[in-house]
Amino acid sequence: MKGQIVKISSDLHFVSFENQIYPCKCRGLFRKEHILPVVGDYVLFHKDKKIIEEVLPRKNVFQRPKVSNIDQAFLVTSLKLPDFSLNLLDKFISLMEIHHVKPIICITKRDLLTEEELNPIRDALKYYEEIGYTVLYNTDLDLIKSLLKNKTSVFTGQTGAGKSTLLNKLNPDWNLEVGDVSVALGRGKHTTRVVELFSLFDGKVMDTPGFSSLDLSEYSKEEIRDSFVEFQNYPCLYKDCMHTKEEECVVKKAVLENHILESRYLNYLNFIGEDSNEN
Ligand SMILES: Nc1nc2c(ncn2[C@@H]2O[C@H](COP(=O)(O)OP(=O)(O)O)[C@@H](O)[C@H]2O)c(=O)[nH]1
Ligand SMILES: [Mg+2]
Ligand SMILES: [Zn+2]
Repeated sequence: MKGQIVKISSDLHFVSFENQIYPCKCRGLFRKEHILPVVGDYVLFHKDKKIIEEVLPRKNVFQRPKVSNIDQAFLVTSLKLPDFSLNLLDKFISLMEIHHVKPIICITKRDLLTEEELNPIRDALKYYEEIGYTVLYNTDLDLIKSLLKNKTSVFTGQTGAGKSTLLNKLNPDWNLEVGDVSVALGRGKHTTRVVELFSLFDGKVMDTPGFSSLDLSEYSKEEIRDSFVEFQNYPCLYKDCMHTKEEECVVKKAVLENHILESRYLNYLNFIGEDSNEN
C-alpha cells in the first residue's frame, strides 16, 4: 500500500491511506541505513502488519519544520499588524521556489486598509500575478478550498498574519488557537509543536509557524538568483550573470525600464548580500 505519513510520535508513524490512519513502525533496517522518515513522506507500508517498508523518493524536504513533499505554500501575508512587507514576501517566495514548492500569495487584513492605502499594494500584487503567481485574499474561501484538492499544502507566514484564523474558517472543527498579535509578536510561544498534516477538502494541509524565522543564507547565490523566476525572461549575455556588477546585463536594464519590479531586484541584492538595505 502507498500512504503518506501525517504525524510522527516517537516510533509511531501515522500513515494515511484511503481516509484511514494506520499507526506504523519502521522496518528495523531503516535504523541501520539511517533512513529517517518525516511527515509528508510517501511510503509503502503493510496495512495489517503496520510496518513501513519503504520511503519513496521525495520531491522536497525541509529541515525546520521537518516535512517533505510539499506541493504548494499559501504565503499568508498581512497588510497591517504586522505591516505588509515585500521583502518578507520575496523571501518566502524564494524559499519556496528553491524547494520547488508552488507559492500562492494569500493576502489578509484587507479590511484594515483604506482604498487609498491599498492602491499601491494592489499595483505591486498585479506584478506578482504577471510573473505567474496566484494572488488571492483570505476571504476567497471557495477558491482556497478548490486549490487544496489533491495537494499537500502548508500555510506559512509571519506570526499574527492570520494563518490559524483562516484555517479555522476553512474547517471550523479544528479550532486552532488564534493569537493575540501583541502577545504573539513577543516570540517564542508556539515554537515547539508536533508537526501534523490534516486532511481538508481532499487534500492535506499544515499550519506552521516554522518557516517564519527565515534566513536564506544557507542557500547559494545562484540558487537565490534562480528563485527570482522572472529574471529568466531576460537572458543576459553571460550565461552565469549575477545581475550585479556585470556590464550589459539585461536584467538590470529591465529593472531600469520598469519591466522588473524594482523592489524585487533590490530584495534580490539584499538576499545575496550585495546590499544591506531592506525595503
Ligand atoms: N482585521 C482582521 N484581523 C484578522 C484577519 N485575519 C486574522 N486576523 C486577526 O489577527 C490576529 C492573528 O491571527 P492568527 O490567525 O492567530 O495569526 P497566525 O499567527 O498567523 O496564526 C488575530 O487577532 C485575528 O483575529 C483579517 O483578515 N482581518
Ligand atoms: Mg497560528
Ligand atoms: Zn545579468
